[in-house]
Amino acid sequence: FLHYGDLTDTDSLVKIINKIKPNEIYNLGAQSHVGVSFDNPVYTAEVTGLGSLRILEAIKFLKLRKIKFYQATSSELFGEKTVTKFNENSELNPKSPYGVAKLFAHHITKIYRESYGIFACSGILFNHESPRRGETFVTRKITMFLANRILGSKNILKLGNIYAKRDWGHAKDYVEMQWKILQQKKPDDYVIATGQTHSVKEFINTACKMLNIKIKWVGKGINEKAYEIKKNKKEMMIKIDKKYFRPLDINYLRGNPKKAFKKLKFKPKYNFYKLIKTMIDHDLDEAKKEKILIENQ
Ligand code: G4F
Repeated sequence: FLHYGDLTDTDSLVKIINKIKPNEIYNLGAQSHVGVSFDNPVYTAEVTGLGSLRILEAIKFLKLRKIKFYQATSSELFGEKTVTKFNENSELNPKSPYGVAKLFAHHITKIYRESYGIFACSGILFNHESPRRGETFVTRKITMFLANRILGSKNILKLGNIYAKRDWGHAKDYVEMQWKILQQKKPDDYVIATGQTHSVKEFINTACKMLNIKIKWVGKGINEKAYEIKKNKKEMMIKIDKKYFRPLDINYLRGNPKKAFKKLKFKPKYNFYKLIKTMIDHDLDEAKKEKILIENQ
């Protein structure tokens, strides 16, 4: 049942929690776009950071200490490449207003666990993608673009930092772990990741290969472009646009999910290739449906 509430409105949270008296709360609410957080830092802090505190305060105020609380945090807590694989004890150096807001949520969850005995856990999730991913996140932006390209679109894809490396997993695998985190005997924090890392450019190249699109990269930096090679002709397909660069970006993220492997029996069903395949298959179907709709108009 959908109840109306707002992470910026303490009163609404207290009322809903008091009415429902839930067994478990999963706080997945956020302004979750890292790039957007540079344009809307105050709003991001309010929702992504303080929103979590408002829920924890409601649990404490209502004395509903049996509620288990899951806080979605993020690999954006890390930042500086201090190690090759980040785990639960790695140094935290966020590089965006979003990352700082999540850092607050992460620490406040731990503080409420240790101070008030609330079963509160933080899941430090690395990038989790799926066909449901929002269209402004880079993986979906790419798979939707390529699907439309296969069906004849001549649009050009504009991207920012294609050398950023991310540890990309499937949201389905990760959501199951969110639930498992709350089924443990003791509340704790966990890194959820695949342990592998790939750049945005590798994501594009892999997706093109799956779709039999022959791609050739030319140039460097802001002048780098990708062409599609078709019957010895080249057609521009991707270019770099400074609009999509962030004032500060994390260039390297790779998680160490050892603790989750051991304690949560985490066994991801999707790897990088299966993830991309699932997204492409879905977006091809969507693009075909859209094309039929337009043609029938
Ligand atoms: O897809 P992204 O926007 O995801 P990002 O910033 O890694 O954040 C996602 O994962 C986090 C977990 O690690 C979550 F906490 C967060 O809420 C979100 O779900 O960007 C990935 C990389 C970045 O380095 C970005 O600069 O791709 C680079 N990029 C290059 N061109 C682009 C683009 N990102 C976007 N969104 N759009 C581009 O055109």
